[in-house]
Amino acid sequence: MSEIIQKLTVCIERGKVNKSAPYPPDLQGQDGSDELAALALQNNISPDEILEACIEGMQRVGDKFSRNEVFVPELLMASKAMYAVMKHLQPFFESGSIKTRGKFIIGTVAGDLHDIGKNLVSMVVKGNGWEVIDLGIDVKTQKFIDTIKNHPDCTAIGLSALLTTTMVNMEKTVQEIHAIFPDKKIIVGGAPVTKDAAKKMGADAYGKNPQAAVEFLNSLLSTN
Ligand code: B1M
Repeated sequence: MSEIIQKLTVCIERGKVNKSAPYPPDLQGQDGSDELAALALQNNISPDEILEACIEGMQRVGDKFSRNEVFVPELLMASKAMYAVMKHLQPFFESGSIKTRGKFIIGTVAGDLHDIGKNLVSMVVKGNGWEVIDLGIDVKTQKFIDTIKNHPDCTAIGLSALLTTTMVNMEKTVQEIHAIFPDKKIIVGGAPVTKDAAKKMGADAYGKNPQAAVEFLNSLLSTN
C-alpha cells in the first residue's frame, strides 16, 4: 500500500481534514485528507483505491467507538475528513453518461442520520447514467411515498440504514411502499443490513455496496 494511501487512512481515522486544521493537535501542520486525496489522484491512484482507504479509516474509528476509545465528536471529525475526500472523488463517480437510464429515489430511513454511504451510492448510481432523487437523511415513510407519487416513472427506490435500531423503520418503509406500489422495486443497504434481513423485510434486493445498487438497477432495465 502506498504511503499516501496509508496516511489518508490515518487522516480519516483521526479526523484530520486539511493542513490548516488545528485538530487533532498532534497532526498540526501535516497534510489532511483534503490534500492527500488530491495528491493521490495526481499520482494516478484510482478513485476506488482512495475510497477503500477511506472506508478502512471509517471502520477503524467505528471500532474505536465500539471500544469506547473515542466518542461522537471524533466520529463527526472523521466524517468531515471523509467528505473532504468525497469532494475530490465526486467528478469521477458522477462522470457517467448525460442521458439517463431511469430514475432512482434514495434516502436514509427515519431516525437515521448517517449519510456517507448513501451519498456514495447516489454518486455512483448517477455516474452510471441514472437520475437520482436524493431525499437525504431521516426520511419518513410518507416522504418516500409522496415522492414516488410525484415521480410515478421512477424505476426503483433505495433505502439506507446504519443502525440496527433503524432497520425496523426500514422494514416498515419497505412494506408500506410495496402495499401502495406493488410494482416498484426496492433495494436496501447499509452496514447492519444483510441479504437475509433484506429478504425478511420484503425488499427486492440487497446492496452490499454502491456497485451492487448499479447492477440491480441495470438488471431491471434488461428485464423490462
Ligand atoms: Co454512527 N454508528 N452513530 N455516526 N457511525 C455506526 C454506524 C456504528 C456501527 C459505530 C459503532 O458502534 N461501531 C454504530 C451503530 C451500531 C449499530 O446499531 N449496529 C453507530 C452509533 C451507535 C451511532 C450513534 C447512536 C452514536 C450516539 O449518538 N451515541 C449516533 C446515531 C445517530 C443517528 O443516526 N440517529 C451516531 C452518529 C454518527 C455521526 C453523526 C457522528 C456520524 C455520521 C455522520 C454522517 O454520516 N454524515 C457517525 C459515523 C461516521 C459512524 C461510523 C464510524 C462510520 C459510518 C460510515 O460513514 N461508514 C460507523 C461505524 C462503521 O461503519 N464502521 C458508525 C463509511 C460508509 C462508506 O460506509 O455507510 O456502511 P456505509 O456504506 C457502505 C455500505 O454499507 C453500502 O455502500 C457504502 C459503501 O460501500 N451502502 C449501501 C450503504 N447504504 C446503501 C444503500 C444501498 C446499497 C449499498 O442501496 C440502497
